[in-house]
Amino acid sequence: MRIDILTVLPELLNGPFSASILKRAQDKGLVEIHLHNIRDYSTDRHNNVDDYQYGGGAGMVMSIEPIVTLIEKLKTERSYDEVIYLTPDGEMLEQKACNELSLKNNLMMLCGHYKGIDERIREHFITKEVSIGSYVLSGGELAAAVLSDAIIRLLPGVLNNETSALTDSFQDNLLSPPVYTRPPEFRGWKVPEVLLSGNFPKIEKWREEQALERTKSRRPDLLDE
Ligand code: 6GU
Repeated sequence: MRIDILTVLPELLNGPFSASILKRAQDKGLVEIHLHNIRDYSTDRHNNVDDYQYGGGAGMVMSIEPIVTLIEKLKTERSYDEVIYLTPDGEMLEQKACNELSLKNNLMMLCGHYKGIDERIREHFITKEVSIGSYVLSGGELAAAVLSDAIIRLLPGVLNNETSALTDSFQDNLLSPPVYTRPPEFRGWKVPEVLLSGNFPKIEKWREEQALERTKSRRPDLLDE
């Protein structure tokens, strides 16, 4: 898989991709991440990438020209399965969309800033709009990092058996059961007896019950789906 991220703040994205699982996935050649600075495509003499909005009002809008120049340049180099715009008014991100996107080859992600991007970019180039929750971030960069992480961990070979994505919360519309590790007792707080029993069918049953209980109390909406 290849992910191209279009941003005015590439430095904000270096961190999340240079450690742990996302770094290992790149080192193993399972994903290529390419960060592009939209400012490099500005033709303005001050290298501006935003402008006042027509009709007046507070807040700048990201200009159409540098973004379209960059998108079109990338599209001449390869075809993209999706051109995703990260925006608070996009479709709320859920596991199902991450699963689907993990099957693609080439993804483009455009990070919004200020009041957003010129609407004509959305009309003519964007194929999918994604929000990561009902709150406002300063820009789409952190959302692009979240979306990329959720996708990349699903690529075959990224996770090992111990961290398999198949047992993640949400993959079966259930939250994960509680987990424990050594010691069996800390300050008198004990690990549930069943987990120390060695009786694996019984442990499995306990985990299923706990997962269901947790989902009922915290995310009953998942059980309706
Ligand atoms: Cl994708 N972008 C911004 N700026 N804020 C958000 C978001 C995205 N998702 C939730 N809040």
